[in-house]
Order: sequence, then structure tokens, then C-alpha cells
Amino acid sequence: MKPLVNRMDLLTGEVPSGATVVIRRASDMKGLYQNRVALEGLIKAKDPVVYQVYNVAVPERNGELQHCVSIIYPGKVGDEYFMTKGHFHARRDTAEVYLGLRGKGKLLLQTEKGEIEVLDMFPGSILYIPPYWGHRTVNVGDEPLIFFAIYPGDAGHDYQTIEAHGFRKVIVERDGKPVLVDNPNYRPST
Ligand code: S6P
Ligand code: ZN
Repeated sequence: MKPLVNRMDLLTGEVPSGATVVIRRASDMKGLYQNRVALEGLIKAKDPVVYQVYNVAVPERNGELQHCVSIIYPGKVGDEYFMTKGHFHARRDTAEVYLGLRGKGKLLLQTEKGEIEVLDMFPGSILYIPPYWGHRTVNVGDEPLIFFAIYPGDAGHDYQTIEAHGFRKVIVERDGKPVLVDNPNYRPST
């Protein structure tokens, strides 16, 4: 691997070259929001992009550092804000750092035992995700939420655990403000 430099657009978060982009539309988020009817309506209307991630191409092996830019667009499904799917790292003993660049967000973290934490994301926020904590980001503002992430090359991603159990809490809008409420559909691990 040779040293490399890439450029991101600080306003839009786009990385025009040197990265692969993952695009998640409303139709990719089935089962993740509480209000299924609202999600179906959104999919039928125009199936908007909920978020996208520019992953700089780095080998997925020990010693390397994966790094990427995530952009979560403003919007809601019912009263639940646009958010990422959320995942654990496949290698649970790997950490991650997020650097907030634009917008207003919440980082929802949860262990497999169901312990939960919520951190604020804002331009200049430096967030540490320790090993063993699953994580999901939520855009609670009215502009794109953009952040840069760095994590071990061989961390991998486990989406299935979150899909199967959900997060204990969800972030919804109440009277124009984000509020953390219990997830009625949370299925704890036994
Ligand atoms: C990777 C890191 C982020 C997320 C991205 C999208 O470990 O945490 O780059 O991949 O924000 O979220 P998700 O849950 O769809 O991977
Ligand atoms: Zn991660």
C-alpha cells in the first residue's frame, strides 16, 4: 500500500475520487423504523436517499486504517429522524473515532447486554466508540449531518445483530425537539 491523499468537499461531504460510495435509500431501511406505514409511503413517493458513505479504498486487513465520510440527510420517517442502519464491528474488540464536520446529530451506542449511551454530534465533535459498542448515527437537524470516521482495517461490520434486536431507544421529534424514547420493538438478547 502506497501513501495517499484524497479530498472531500467540506460542504457536501462528497469525496469525488478515490472512494467507493454506498447509498442507502428509504427502501434499504425496511424493518428499522417504528412506523412501517410512513416508511412505505416515503418509498412509494420518491424513495429518498437517507444516507451515503464514501469509503476510501484501503485493504481490509490488520494494520490498515479504514476511513470514510458519512452524510446523513435531514428527514424523518413518521416522527423518527433519518439515521444509519447501525452495526457492531464483526471483530468486537475494535474501536472507532468519529469527527463531526457539519450538522447536528446524536450517536446512539449500545452494548450487546443492552447498556445504552447517547452522545451529541456537532461540527468539531470528536467521538470515541470503544470496542464492544454497537453504533448508529441520527440526524436531528435540518441540514446534512457529515462526519469522518476511522477504524481498524479488519474490523468488519455485523448488521444482523442490530436487525435482529434493534436499539433499546429511538430518537423521535416531539414539539420540534429530539427526544430519546423506549423502543417498543426492542428484542433483548437472551
Ligand atoms: C464504519 C462506521 C461508519 C458507518 C456509516 C454508515 O464502521 O461506523 O462509516 O459505516 O456511518 O452506517 P452503517 O450503520 O450503515 O454502517
Ligand atoms: Zn463502525
